[in-house]
Amino acid sequence: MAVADTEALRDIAVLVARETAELVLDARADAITHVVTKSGETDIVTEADKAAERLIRDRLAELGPGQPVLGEEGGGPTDLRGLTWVVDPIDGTVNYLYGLPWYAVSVAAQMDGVSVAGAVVEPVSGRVWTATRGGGAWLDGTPLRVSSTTRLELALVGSGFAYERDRRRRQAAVIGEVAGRVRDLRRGGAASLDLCSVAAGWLDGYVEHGLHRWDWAAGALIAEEAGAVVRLPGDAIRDGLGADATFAAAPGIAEDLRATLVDAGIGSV
Ligand code: LIP
Repeated sequence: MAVADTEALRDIAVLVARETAELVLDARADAITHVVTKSGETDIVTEADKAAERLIRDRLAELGPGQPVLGEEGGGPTDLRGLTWVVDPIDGTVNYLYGLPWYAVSVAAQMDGVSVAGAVVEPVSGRVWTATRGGGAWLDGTPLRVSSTTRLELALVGSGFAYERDRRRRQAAVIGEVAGRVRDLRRGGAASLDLCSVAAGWLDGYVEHGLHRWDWAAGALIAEEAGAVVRLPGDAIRDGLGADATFAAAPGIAEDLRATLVDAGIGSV
């Protein structure tokens, strides 16, 4: 896809994500008074999630008529041939519910299931994370580069856990094992921002299982364009990380982190 096309898609993603971020921030006081559960009591959705995705879909229909949208609340196509918008109206919904500021609006454009442009916008801080395939990754106009860490024992590693309790226990056990072999762990609660953190060198590595496409679609491109080694659900299995793993790491520690995770049993969580 031509650079000009990916930049045009990025600009749409930024415009829509920014407008949605304003709605999300303004809506919070009312939105959290009526929370609905999805897969379980801890897997929640608010009225703001639904309103935000409606706004995203309405604006994309205006800016890109006829282009399909796959979103967390409204679903979408399973056939990802051609151009598809992949959106998470509020990534980090539990953080949003609790008033923790670490949540984002994520909008990505994919061609044949591969991200080519994306934007992650933080409603509270206003930070805008962007990338185009082959065009680099940016935070508020500043180019992003992963950390230069080369020693796993000095690496700060992010992760996240499933809503389902038994799986969460297994995931925590593996990450707990890894904790003794790295600097420390962080669990931010928003995959898109965990991936952006790797891009910015705020984390040296990140791994999580069970994410949906909309969780990683923009953030993984941002991490990759910032120089991270990235493995996505489907291709992570070849590296022993597990079929539905999302992994991103600075090149200096990526292989050591992968091997350490596999050795700790990450492939079976
Ligand atoms: C969240 C992810 C996070 C994961 C949470 C949840 P949501 O997405 O961003 O990394 O650990 O369980 O899936 O549901 O807030 O859009």
